[in-house]
Amino acid sequence: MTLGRLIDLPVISDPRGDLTFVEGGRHVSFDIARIYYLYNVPVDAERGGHAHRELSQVVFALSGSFRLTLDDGRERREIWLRDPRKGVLIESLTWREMDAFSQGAVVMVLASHPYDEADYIRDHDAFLAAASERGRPPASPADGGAPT
Ligand code: T46
Repeated sequence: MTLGRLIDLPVISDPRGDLTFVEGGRHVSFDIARIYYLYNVPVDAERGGHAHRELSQVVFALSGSFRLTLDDGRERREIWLRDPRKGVLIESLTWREMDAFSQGAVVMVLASHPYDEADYIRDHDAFLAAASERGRPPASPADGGAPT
């Protein structure tokens, strides 16, 4: 898994301006179940600060810019988003933080599932435990674990 894989969207440009589109299952790997956007964000706001158990998302800066910091429990990566044609895939069990918003920044998020508060992990230690649990190979019968 690549932490924060970049997604390049097509652009169709003509004298009237640029048009970019995104199709679920084609440009993003999942069917899009929800779209939400952040706007009127104060430049000193800090958003995120959580991970998701199952949800995958792709995040775009439709306007302006912001910093996205990702952490999968092993690696940490900072990505600046400022191009509406470039999104970042945030897979499940990835801690995310967003800050350094420019004035008037608009963030669009494509999500694989409807909103579900039970899917959030808002405690960093609980996130590290869940990420380490997922990374662990399944117990084999020789180790006394359940047969697979
Ligand atoms: C994420 C980052 C990038 C809803 O009722 N429905 C929704 O679809 C969403 C996204 C949020 N909410 C409620 C839950 C909270 O009461 O809106 C409130 C603010 O949400 P939150 O504090 O989670 O917002 P952010 O910007 O910190 O995080 C959001 C997403 O929740 C999260 O999944 O990855 O944007």
